[in-house]
Amino acid sequence: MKLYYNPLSTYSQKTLIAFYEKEVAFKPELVDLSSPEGKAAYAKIYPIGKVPLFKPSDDHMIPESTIIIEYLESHHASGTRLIPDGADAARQVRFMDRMSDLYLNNPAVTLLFERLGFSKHSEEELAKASKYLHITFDHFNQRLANQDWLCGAFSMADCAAIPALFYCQVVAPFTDYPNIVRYHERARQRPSYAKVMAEFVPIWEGRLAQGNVS
Ligand SMILES: N[C@@H](CCC(=O)N[C@@H](CS)C(=O)NCC(=O)O)C(=O)O
Repeated sequence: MKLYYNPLSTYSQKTLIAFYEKEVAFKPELVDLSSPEGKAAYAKIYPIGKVPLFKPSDDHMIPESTIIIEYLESHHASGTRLIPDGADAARQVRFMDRMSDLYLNNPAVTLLFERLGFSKHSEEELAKASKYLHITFDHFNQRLANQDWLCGAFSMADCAAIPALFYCQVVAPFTDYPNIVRYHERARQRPSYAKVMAEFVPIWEGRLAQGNVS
């Protein structure tokens, strides 16, 4: 069972948290997204070129972080249950997963890539990214007032939200949202995310020092 991923990629981190929570073993396949050669080699495996990609066997490919987690949940009873039983509870988790990807992770990456000079965005695009982030922060802060995790128990929604918050600290600090500050601290104490951080933070800090973070 191979997982193609890049340690700095938020969507990769989302699935790594899920693998560790579910206690599912995998063979890590590091994808080099920083060089044309690395990208070209990976395009032969997955032409869309995005990570993560999961291959439970040689003839079975599962792309997309959410779909990988759905697969883990339906094929492995071990570890943390990431999508609850019950249609309403499961739909709530899926909604918060979508919200985290679309209105937290994606706008955070837009601002990060702009800051790092990887891509150029119009003022309108930057304003829209910032607007989505603050709407999401408001919503998260309210949800987290009376519960530790976005949907009560730890779930796929938290796998999706936590990695983006790391980069938000750089481009859209959430210090005015005390419940998110506490949530992020709680996440850092969680063994699954602590393991993810142990791999990517030294790489991130090294790249920052060299001025190369792709
Ligand atoms: N919707 C995808 C998004 C995956 C994605 O955007 N991955 C980024 C890294 S976080 C990537 O592979 N970027 C490389 C590229 O676009 O060439 C998912 O949930 O897996």
